[in-house]
Amino acid sequence: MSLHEFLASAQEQGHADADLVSVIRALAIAAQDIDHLIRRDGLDENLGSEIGGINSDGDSQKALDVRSEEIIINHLEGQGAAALLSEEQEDPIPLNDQGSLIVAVDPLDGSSNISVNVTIGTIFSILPSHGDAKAHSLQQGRDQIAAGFFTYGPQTTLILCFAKTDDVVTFTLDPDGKGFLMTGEGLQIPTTTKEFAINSAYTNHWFKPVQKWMTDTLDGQSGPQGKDYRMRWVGSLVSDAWRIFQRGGIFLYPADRRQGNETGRLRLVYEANPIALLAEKAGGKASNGYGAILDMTPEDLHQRVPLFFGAASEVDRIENEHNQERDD
Ligand code: P6P
Repeated sequence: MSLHEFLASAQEQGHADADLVSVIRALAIAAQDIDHLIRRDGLDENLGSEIGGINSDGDSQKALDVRSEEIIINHLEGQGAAALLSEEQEDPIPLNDQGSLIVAVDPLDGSSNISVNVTIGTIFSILPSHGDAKAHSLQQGRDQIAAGFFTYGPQTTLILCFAKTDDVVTFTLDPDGKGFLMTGEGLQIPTTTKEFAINSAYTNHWFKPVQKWMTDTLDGQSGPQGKDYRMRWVGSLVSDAWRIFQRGGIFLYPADRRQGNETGRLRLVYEANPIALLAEKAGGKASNGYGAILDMTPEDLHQRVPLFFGAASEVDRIENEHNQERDD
């Protein structure tokens, strides 16, 4: 089944309306253009080069960050979105005042990996529009209508879910020009796992709950977990996330004592929320350490949060460690 056919069927079943179908179709076409740009990196231009700009999160902008956002805006204009909320922009970008949706997007997640040929991606969250985008961009993740992300790696893929169903589906871009074709449906993240993803270079900066979680994990077979684990860390959220949706695991990006990371590194509105909706729909969990990511009300568009998602039993364990510290 193609993405086109899947979206037509979803509309017939009432899982998606015309505005939502038009937005996802536009994002898929944009992703194909971004994919083509990426695969020519270093031939026409150096997309990983810093262009001197600083985005709204204080990150240095790479050429591909800006080009990806331009491509997405061009394809979304005139479709079912009233406005775009972007990691690269301070304020909402108006698109179509007849649109019923707001699209929050990280146009190019993992841009530090562009120049070293590591999988990168585009993350999107789709929310209802209530008119004034700036006033209504701070909605809880549980209000999302749909969420997903594209990866640009050995394959170009899409993972997608709608609020109205519990079905997490995946597609792969056919390199022979047939568009995105379905490769998976009904994805489930196993409740337990032996694989965790964290950047352990920051061990000395972590707060006690994460240090305790890691100590018990690394104690392996002879420790309280009674099993040995393995670690994976790509340094690209979409890449680590794709692996977890394919074979399970838990991802941890905690807050830590480093300046600027006191509330975490990843952004609530256009990174944590879409990943969290997908994770819950796939039978996993997504937490800030104390509670569900999806129950948080954003304080601002670029709010950063600690993010723990994947195997429900492991997310429960990290929350137990955080709540234990509160009780101590
Ligand atoms: P660190 C990429 O820059 C990113 O925003 C995520 O995609 C990734 O998970 C994280 O940062 C990697 O962070 O501290 O390991 O470089």
